[in-house]
Amino acid sequence: QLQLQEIARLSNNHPKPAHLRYQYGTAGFRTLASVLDSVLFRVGILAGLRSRKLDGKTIGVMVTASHNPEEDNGVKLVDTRGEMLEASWEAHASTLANAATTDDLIEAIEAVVRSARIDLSKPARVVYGRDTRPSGPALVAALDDGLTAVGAEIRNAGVVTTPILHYLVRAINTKGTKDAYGDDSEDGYYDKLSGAFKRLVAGKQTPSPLIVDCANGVGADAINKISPQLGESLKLMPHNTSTSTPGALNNSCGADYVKTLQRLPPSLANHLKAGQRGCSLDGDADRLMYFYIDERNQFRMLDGDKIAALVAGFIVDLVKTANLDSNVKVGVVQTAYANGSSTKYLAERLPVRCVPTGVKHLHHAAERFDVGVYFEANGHGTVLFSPGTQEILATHEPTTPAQSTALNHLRNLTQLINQTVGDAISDMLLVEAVLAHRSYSGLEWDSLYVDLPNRLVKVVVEDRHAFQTEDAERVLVSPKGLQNKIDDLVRRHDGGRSFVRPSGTEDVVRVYAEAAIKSQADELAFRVAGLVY
Ligand code: NG1
Ligand code: ZN
Repeated sequence: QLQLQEIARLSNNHPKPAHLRYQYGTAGFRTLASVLDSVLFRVGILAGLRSRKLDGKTIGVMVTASHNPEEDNGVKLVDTRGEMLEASWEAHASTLANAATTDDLIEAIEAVVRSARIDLSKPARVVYGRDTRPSGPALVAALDDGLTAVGAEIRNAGVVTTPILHYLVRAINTKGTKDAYGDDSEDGYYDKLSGAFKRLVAGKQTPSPLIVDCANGVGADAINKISPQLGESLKLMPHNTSTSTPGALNNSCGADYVKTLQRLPPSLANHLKAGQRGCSLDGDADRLMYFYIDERNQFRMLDGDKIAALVAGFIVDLVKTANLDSNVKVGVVQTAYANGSSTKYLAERLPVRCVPTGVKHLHHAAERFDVGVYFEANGHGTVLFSPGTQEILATHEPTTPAQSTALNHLRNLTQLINQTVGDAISDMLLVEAVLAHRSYSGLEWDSLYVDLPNRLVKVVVEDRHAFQTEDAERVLVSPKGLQNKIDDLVRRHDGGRSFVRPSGTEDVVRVYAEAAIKSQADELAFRVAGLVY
């Protein structure tokens, strides 16, 4: 049973700021760290309830604000298989977070227990982790209070990347079953990934060292821990590893900086030589951007779309070589932000689906394929192998040595790839493995297709909710008439494409445009922005 008095007593230590409204969005709760104390306490309570609802299976809580500035923080729940919180519970999260007083909170908790039909006699188990933000310890203390109040059994995973927390949840809940995901420890994660990587690249030529921009975040710890395990198979050269320097996190570095500004982090300027590859993680190491310096000393970016093209192409070839192409269908999932050239390249080779922005949409669409490759252009993505496909890979009997080799590569890929969520460390090893197999440098990978010049701008509007879309956000249905005007502008720009949608994470409307040449893409973006404003 719930100890309502205990909940009330602790809740009084974590009052909700009177005038704020919180919303559990695509990235969980995310805002200034200074106003998150009550939210963390209440998320602790909800995590306990969610675990009870699911028979005492372990639920995860990750405290991070990813690529956002250091003064922000956030929190999201991880469901029992390591995936994002089931959508129907997002509303419960918002309800608890917005209860004005302790009495209202108690009422809201009782309402959730009733409506979700939670059996309170079940145990509650929660594992949590946080990134390196200075606000983390205090917020975790508030979370701990919530978990204690709800009577949960607590496991503190410490400072970890977001994907490691997802890994731990899945590993804990599958322990001792036939679906065991790996040892339920941080070391278990590093062992699993590095082992699979070394098997995949065995016998391949050792690549040149890889520069890794760690965004001065938790990814630095992960890179330092996995490096020795990779040994000679891959040499990593970490940069931007100052996790305790105030203000350094995501500042002029990291995956979001690279993608948004299409520029090399200044701190890497003297380190990346012509021809050399580098990559940037974001603040919680779930996004990855690659880049290299070409022979004319130009910075070239290899984003999530390029990763999808590289990886999907490789998997399709392996499936064919293993003679499994009639039972294993590979597909790709993108959003409207995918570069038009990438969509064209991929669609000529395999099925491609476009879904609305937000990882949950991509993830769910990818689950529909036997092998579903999904990446957002910003570098968040992974590959999912359906249970049926994993069974086929495990039991298929190859009839030639070539089939056997391809099959083993596919099996190792299922181990290397973090299938719970996009994972910069896992994706980085995946890219490196494919580059080694293809004998590609950055230049050859980049040449798979040529990006269309593009421009993303944000527009502050009075009411972003006035902007409503359909067809995976590619068409505006409201305000009325606006889409026709956009279409007119698009027609007047060679190779033009543009769409407008309200952001799910910021109070802005985003305008995306691409065209055959850079000046046209810029012009189109600003003209469409002019219509929106
Ligand atoms: P919004 O703010 O809804 O555009 C942004 C990213 C998404 C996704 C979410 C969650 C762009 C254009 N949008 O969403 O891809 O990563 O944040 O973090 O990159
Ligand atoms: Zn992130």
